[in-house]
Parts: sequence; structure tokens; C-alpha cells
Amino acid sequence: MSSHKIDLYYAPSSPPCRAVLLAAKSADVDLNLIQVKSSETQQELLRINPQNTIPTIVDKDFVLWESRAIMTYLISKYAKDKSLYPLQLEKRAIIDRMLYFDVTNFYQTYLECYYPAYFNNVSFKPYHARRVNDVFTLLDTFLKDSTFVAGNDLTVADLSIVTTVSTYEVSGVNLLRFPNVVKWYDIVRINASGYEEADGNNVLIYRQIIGDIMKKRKGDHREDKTVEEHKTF
Ligand SMILES: N[C@@H](CCC(=O)N[C@@H](CS)C(=O)NCC(=O)O)C(=O)O
Repeated sequence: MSSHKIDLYYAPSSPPCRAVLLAAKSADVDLNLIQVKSSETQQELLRINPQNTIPTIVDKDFVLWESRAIMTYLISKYAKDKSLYPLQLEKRAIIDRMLYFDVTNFYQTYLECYYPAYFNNVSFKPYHARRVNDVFTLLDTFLKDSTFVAGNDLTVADLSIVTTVSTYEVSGVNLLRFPNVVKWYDIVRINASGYEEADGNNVLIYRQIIGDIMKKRKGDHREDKTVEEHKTF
């Protein structure tokens, strides 16, 4: 365990914050959790992070944001289990490739397909469902011949991608169409330290938030198809 507490500015429902919570569990890091809610914490965050995004950590006098950068930092610095982000360059490169896949493609697709429906009053179109299907098909292919996303060991890339999958799941993606993903998802949730506390419980808060938004939306815009009506794509 870290000998001191690391501040984490966060929201429990936020997908990138849940990813950092999960990495902190694996690294056995003791976090001082600061929910960014009050104007005081909002101003505090803006003072240390001009990009004003969560998650943001403060480790003594070192400030860092961007969830995947935080995850690899915490694991490199504090995790006893070096196989989560090994030093061997080829292994690390594959893990990095999967982290970048998550940031630029897998999670980005979620942001582009679901967030407009939830937060900008835009309807979820068959085109979005096809994009989601495509990224899941790709992930399923990556998992065809290996237990985890970057080989046969659990790594930081699994911790990142599992929180994206749980986020898609609460948005109604039918995971059963992707058998390799289902198998991997079960294994990661069992093997990742503190999974339930870091992601399993917190993704339910996210489910509640989007559930409330969609309930209201249904009342407002019956002519639009909702995300749920496309859930089996
Ligand atoms: N790529 C960033 C995304 C961070 C991000 O956008 N976080 C959201 C919460 S899920 C946020 O801080 N939103 C407030 C804002 O952008 O002003 C990461 O992975 O850390």
C-alpha cells in the first residue's frame, strides 16, 4: 500500500474515474476521495488542472489528469504485481495499443453514440448501433485467442476496457452477441482487485443517472427512438 494518501478528484458515476478507482485497487493505493460537487471543490480542481477534467490526482506535489495516464502511473509506481504493466517493451507496447484503442476508438465510440442521446437530446440512430456493433466485434476478435485483451495476463488494459464494457452494458448493449467478450468480462470481474467496489457498484449510479434522463426524454420526445429501443442492434 502507498505510505501516504493520494487525492483523487472524481465522480463515482464517471467511466474514466471508475477506471482509475479500479487501477488504484490493483496498485493497493490509499486514496483520499474528493467528489467534485461543491463550488469549492470545483474551484480547487480548476486551480490544479486547467483542463478542468476528472479524474485528477495529486500525489504529494505531483498533479496528473487523463485517466489512462493516471492508471499506468499508479500501477508503475505502486503495484507489487509488475505483470499489470510490465517493463518488457513488446508486452508494454501491446498494452499501450489496447489502452489507445480504448481511448480513441472503443470508449470514443460510446461518447459519440450515447452521450448526444443522453445529454444533447439527439436520438440514437441505427448508424450508432452499427458503430457500437463494429467496435464490439473488433474487441471480440481481439479476445479470440487470448484470455485477456493484451495476452494471457491481466493488465492495466483490461482494467481500462472493463469499465468501458460495463458502461456499454448499462446502456443496453446485448453482450451475449459477443461470446469472447462475455467470457473475458466474467474473468476480469472476478480477477481484478476490488472490482465491485471500484466499478460494479459505481456503474449502478451511472445507470440511475442515465435511466432518469431517458425516462424524462421519453416523456418529452416520443417521436424519437430511444437508446433502449435500439439495444439489440
Ligand atoms: N480523456 C479524459 C476524459 C475526462 C473527462 O472528460 N471527464 C469528464 C467526466 S466523465 C469531465 O471531467 N467532464 C467535465 C468537463 O469536461 O468539463 C480521461 O480519460 O480522463
